[in-house]
Amino acid sequence: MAEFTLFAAPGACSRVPLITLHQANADFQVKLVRFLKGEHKQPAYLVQNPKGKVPCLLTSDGPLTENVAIARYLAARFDGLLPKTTTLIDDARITADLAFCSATLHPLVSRMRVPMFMADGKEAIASVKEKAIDAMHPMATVVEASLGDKKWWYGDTWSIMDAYIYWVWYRITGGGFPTEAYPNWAAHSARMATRPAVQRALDQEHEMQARLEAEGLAPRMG
Ligand SMILES: N[C@@H](CCC(=O)N[C@@H](CS)C(=O)NCC(=O)O)C(=O)O
Repeated sequence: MAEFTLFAAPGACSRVPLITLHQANADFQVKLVRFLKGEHKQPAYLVQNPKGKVPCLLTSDGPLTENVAIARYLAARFDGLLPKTTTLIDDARITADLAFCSATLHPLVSRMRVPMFMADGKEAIASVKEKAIDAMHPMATVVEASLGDKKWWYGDTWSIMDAYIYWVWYRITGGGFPTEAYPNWAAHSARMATRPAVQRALDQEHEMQARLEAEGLAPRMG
């Protein structure tokens, strides 16, 4: 029995802990959640995560949800996933960075990629998407400026923040977000793609995607 079980779906934000678990060389297994079958809203899954979303990480202490919490938990359990801090303010700033991804960027990603869940009718749906793209530009400028010419979010040392912004970039570029103004973020994403942990995570997602396709349950990844 693996130490951890990650409930995940290909292309979803569960990619963040998936990359993290590979990076940590953790002992874990992945359980595919079939969105198109509504598995995430069924009692067997809601017992683990009543919010009916991925990711959910099963630990020896029970299930843990929310990317920010999973990131902080894994970083406390394994070395090399987030910077070590010695002051309260530095620690809080790491939470702020992770929360920026989950509470500011991710909701805009959702409005860009699945606006049909936020509005009814063609025009309203198009408007939700358009406004999300407009709102994403200043936030992407924050990411771009923060990366600057650094290799990773925190400088020379990789962290979970890099996995998080990598997933956001994948989702927004897959949704047609204009990328010309964000060369640092684009270069960061290209660097991420060369990392073995990222490649292992993507291979695993492609396997999950192939299973969904074989079952006729595959939304397009991207
Ligand atoms: N705040 C949560 C958001 C999780 C979330 O929205 N997950 C999406 C996938 S990216 C999901 O499961 N969507 C399915 C649904 O809401 O029905 C986190 O950061 O973990």
